[in-house]
Amino acid sequence: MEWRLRQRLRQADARARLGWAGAEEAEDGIQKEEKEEKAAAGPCMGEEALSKAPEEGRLDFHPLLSRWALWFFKNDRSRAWQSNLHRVTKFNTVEDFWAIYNNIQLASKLSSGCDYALFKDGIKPMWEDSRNKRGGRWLVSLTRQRRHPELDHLWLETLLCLIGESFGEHSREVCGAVINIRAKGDKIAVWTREAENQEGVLHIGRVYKERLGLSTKTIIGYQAHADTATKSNSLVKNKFVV
Ligand code: MGP
Repeated sequence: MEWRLRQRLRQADARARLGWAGAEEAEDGIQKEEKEEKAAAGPCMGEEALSKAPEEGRLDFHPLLSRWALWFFKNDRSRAWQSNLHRVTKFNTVEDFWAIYNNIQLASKLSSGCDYALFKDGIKPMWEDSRNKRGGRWLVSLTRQRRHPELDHLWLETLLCLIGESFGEHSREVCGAVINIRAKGDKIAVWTREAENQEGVLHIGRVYKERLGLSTKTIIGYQAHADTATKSNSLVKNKFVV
């Protein structure tokens, strides 16, 4: 199991540190190291055994209620938006979350145009996914001055809200969260699955705002993906505010 975690961490680390342009070369090196480690691990560490490892032999690890996938987006204008989006790794324990978080770049260190996204396993961080397409997002827009150190703190708190399923029974409405690093101002958003679920959306928004420690004067808005995807300018109407 340790081998598998190290493998994932190396991939996440290489991808986040080098950016996706250099990640393929980095992965050649990673694959070579993996082969050597597998050989050293002996015949009982076959692929089948490894694929079962997270559920077996990790009784000391603390399971999360959901399995999560971390995604990375690096803007390459010569490619379609979806081609720039890559899944880095998946995890379903507290320990694996921290191991990954501590080994990837802080969001504030990413270059402009990059995103991280954390989504429930099986949901892609895009409007088109069947679990997102009727949904929307609670959007926290940050001014550039807040990039450091508030940005990393707010993103970590967002991640903890997700993996800790902090929204009670409405946590099942949560699909994931995205951080956009942008020169014009960074954004953090929690995506939920059903924009018409007023009770669930408002509950999530209230708890989220409180967890981020935003003052009552700060207003955050919820926007339906359908409106964001069809907007003609950067102003998208808020369906709800808290
Ligand atoms: P963005 O990355 O969410 O925000 O969307 P940014 O860069 O701050 O730009 P702005 O438009 O919000 O000011 C940038 C662009 O990426 C969108 O206009 C779409 O072209 C594309 N895009 C973003 N998302 C989240 C999606 C998506 O889910 N699906 C598709 N097909 N394109 C998307």
